[in-house]
Amino acid sequence: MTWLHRLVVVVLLLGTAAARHRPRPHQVPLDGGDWTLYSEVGGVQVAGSVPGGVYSDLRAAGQLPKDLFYRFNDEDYRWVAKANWTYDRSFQVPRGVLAKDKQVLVLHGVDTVAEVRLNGRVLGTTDNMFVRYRFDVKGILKDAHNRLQVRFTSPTAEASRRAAEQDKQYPVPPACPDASYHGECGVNHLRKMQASFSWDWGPAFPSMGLWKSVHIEAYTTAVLRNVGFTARPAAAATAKRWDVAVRAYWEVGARPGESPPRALLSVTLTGPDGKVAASEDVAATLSGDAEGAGFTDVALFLPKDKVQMWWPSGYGAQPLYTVHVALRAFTNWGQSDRGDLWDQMTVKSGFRTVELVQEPVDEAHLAKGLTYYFRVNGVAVFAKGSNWIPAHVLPELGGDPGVVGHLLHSAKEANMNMLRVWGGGVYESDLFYELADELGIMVWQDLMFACAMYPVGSAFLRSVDTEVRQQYRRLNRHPSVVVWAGNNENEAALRGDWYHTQGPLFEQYHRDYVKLYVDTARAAVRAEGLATPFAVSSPSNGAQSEADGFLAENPYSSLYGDDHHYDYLSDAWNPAVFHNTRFGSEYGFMSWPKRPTMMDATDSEHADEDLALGSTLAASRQHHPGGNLEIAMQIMQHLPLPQDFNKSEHFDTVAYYSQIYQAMATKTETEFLRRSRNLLTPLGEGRTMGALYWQLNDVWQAPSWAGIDFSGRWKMLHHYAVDFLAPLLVSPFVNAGTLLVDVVSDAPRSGELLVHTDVLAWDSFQPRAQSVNAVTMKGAGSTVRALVKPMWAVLREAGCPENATWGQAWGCVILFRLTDTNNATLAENFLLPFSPKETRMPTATFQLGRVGGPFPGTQHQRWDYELTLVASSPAAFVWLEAGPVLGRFSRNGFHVTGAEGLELRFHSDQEMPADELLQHLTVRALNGQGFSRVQEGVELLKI
Ligand code: BMA
Repeated sequence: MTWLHRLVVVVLLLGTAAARHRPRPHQVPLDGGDWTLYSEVGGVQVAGSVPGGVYSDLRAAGQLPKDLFYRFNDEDYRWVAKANWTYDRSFQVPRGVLAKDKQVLVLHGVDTVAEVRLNGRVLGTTDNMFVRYRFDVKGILKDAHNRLQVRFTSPTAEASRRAAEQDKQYPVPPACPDASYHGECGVNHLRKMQASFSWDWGPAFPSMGLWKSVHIEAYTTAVLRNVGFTARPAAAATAKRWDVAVRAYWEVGARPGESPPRALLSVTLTGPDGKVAASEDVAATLSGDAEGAGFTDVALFLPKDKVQMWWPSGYGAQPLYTVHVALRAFTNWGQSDRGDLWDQMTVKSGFRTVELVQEPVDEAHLAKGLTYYFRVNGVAVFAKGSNWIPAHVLPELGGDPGVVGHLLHSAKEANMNMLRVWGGGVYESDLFYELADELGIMVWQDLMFACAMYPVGSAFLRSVDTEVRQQYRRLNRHPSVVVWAGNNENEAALRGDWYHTQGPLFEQYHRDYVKLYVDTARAAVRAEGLATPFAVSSPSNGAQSEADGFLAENPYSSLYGDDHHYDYLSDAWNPAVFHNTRFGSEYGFMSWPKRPTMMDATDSEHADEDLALGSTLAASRQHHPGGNLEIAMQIMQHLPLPQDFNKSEHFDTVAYYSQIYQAMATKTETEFLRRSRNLLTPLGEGRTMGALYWQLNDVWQAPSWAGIDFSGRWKMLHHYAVDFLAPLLVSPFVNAGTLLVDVVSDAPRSGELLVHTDVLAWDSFQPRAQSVNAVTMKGAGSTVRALVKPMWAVLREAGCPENATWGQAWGCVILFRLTDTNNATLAENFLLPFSPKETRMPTATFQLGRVGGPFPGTQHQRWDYELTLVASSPAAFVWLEAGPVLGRFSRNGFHVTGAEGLELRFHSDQEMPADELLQHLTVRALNGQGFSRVQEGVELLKI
């Protein structure tokens, strides 16, 4: 760089810092409430909004009189989806717009099948809600009295029409979801959120609407569309620098026949410390494709020792860099007079490397399979977390900052470092990925295909190609996005004949599968950039599936790839029932939300009728075939389910027990997976490096696998996840009558640690036996066995019953505490030698003292309240609730095992006097008794 050039960069930087937050000058927004929504049939006409959708607007206008999720409204409001709807508005454009060469209508998200008209002229049609549509409106746009109409076709009608059309060649199943879904048919024929026609955890609200922004773009030469960012350490081992490619995606307005414009692209990279880390100017000729779109790469180089690396949560910090791109007219290269600023964008990104490592677990025996794990910045990372479903069944509400923020912060607070954005939802909002970057939560990004075969007509494939490229360009700069995956369970479905695809058409379906996910989706990702791993399906055998023509003999193989594992019949508190896998990307158990959340689905008039496992509402909320029976059967394995559990007086008990079962089962399976990270059996099983349970969140108040319910309340599972996903885990388990205790460390930890084992009977806080075992940790990723002892010996030494006590002697619980050599607690755990239903426990009485607050929040919620809980004797699965107040306790579902008061916090966004909170607090415990809504056997005293 010449000194002059350097000066130019400084001047430019000063300018861009000030300009960063200015609105993009070429956009005329058409968002807001100035729209009208009407249906051709029935004459309904209401105010419409953008971003928005028909259900939201009809509800806001009172046409849908009660909440969408009130009782049976999912079915009662289905008429909405059967009609065609039009969004209509008039607008004027500011002076100057019509003088621009390029005038484009941009619709960032159209859900889904629609015709777009401006001033009576059909601009075109849409049929993919994941695609941004642009229509040239030059010559149609006027300065005043413009009328924009977007006419939506009923998605259910269109899905049926397309399915029938496809059937003329061959069917592309499933024709319809299971009857228990109360859903709609044929969603696989539409590029629409697949769960909007119902799922086994969600209602059908087949939405329509402009779910993202709409605007006119008017410019003369060119605009920026996206900014990509790829950073790699320079290939040569000796090179001490990072190579960065900032990819500026632009669109040009030049008319055919005109020579492409010359531009100056100026890129500035600002470090987390606010100082400029690198900058570069590049002159480019913007010759785009047929649509006028193209990109320019701007290369930057950073010295290695200056780069601050982005790490997954638990492995290091998440420093983010600011990337600013300015697009200007090219005038005099190297001169101080810069051309006109056409456009500029500012985004954030980070430095990290990621590999999906698939190497032989045993070089000498290749048949033992391949590893399947993520290596980030050269470090093997155990992926811990859950699966993300949309935050709302209506796509326009799924990006709500409060909800997305609560869920992602909750994930982080439960020690998660990865979320899988599951393929039946949507590509999430920018905010979702920005937060994931900030919090260090890695994202496994499915493409939006789930549990179905899909058509492969040329128009469909073209649309998928556009969808994948647009989404990749929008999202791939996020350091959190570590893998793209083609689909959810479609390899397993095809191989497992879920949709009756065996028979003469099997090869056709197989060819279609490869055409869609490999030749189209993966090819699109690869054409865009190679930096991020791509998995064709989940579950799959990874490289081995590929070698098997992308259709493994057994996509659930324990020796390859990832695994989805569901088993509702076995005793999931016993780790012996679980399968080994390289990477558990789905497993889980259902539970019911508690009453405060379920009350949002009913009202006090109907609560008794509705809140019962045997009610019509419970049947209509339970979409998983046989799900309520499975929940009851699982509870029965370990907990004293009342005989007439279907009745309303037992709803609270069933919900509470179901959450205990779910928390314990998921804890047992996750700890099993974590203990297996260094396991390698003679068959080659083990080397597990992922535990993502199904599912993080919910879309309505219903029984599901979620750990956080639709109101945002943490179920017992999410509280348990804090411990079972913690970087250091002390994990006891019983195998064939032997107690084994492992210490698992994700975090770098070397040296001596102590495992303290206390055996307690439920009648006294005084331990009956205590022992300490030392272990030596060997750095990050180590698993060390701390104890191996016959269970009978452990129990006999403590004078505990060696068999189920069934109401005879008091049963025992074994407590484990991991400390450093200074007795600082690092992790805790427990083991129940027998099922609680077989264990005699005295009834504990609780006292609650010193409710204080509100104080400034110590978690992501704004306020904290302090409280002390004291129990008269040990208490199992103690559950605190704050009634209608939204928030969560610092711990919940725990056992009280000490006489000293337990200091707890309640984290909430609601501010109120502590006394008012106290009015709402309830506590219950298992304690060998069934409990009713009035909490038999538990006293809540104010002291
Ligand atoms: C898997 C998921 C989801 C489903 C879940 C629970 O099949 O991919 O499709 O909701 O299990 O059944």
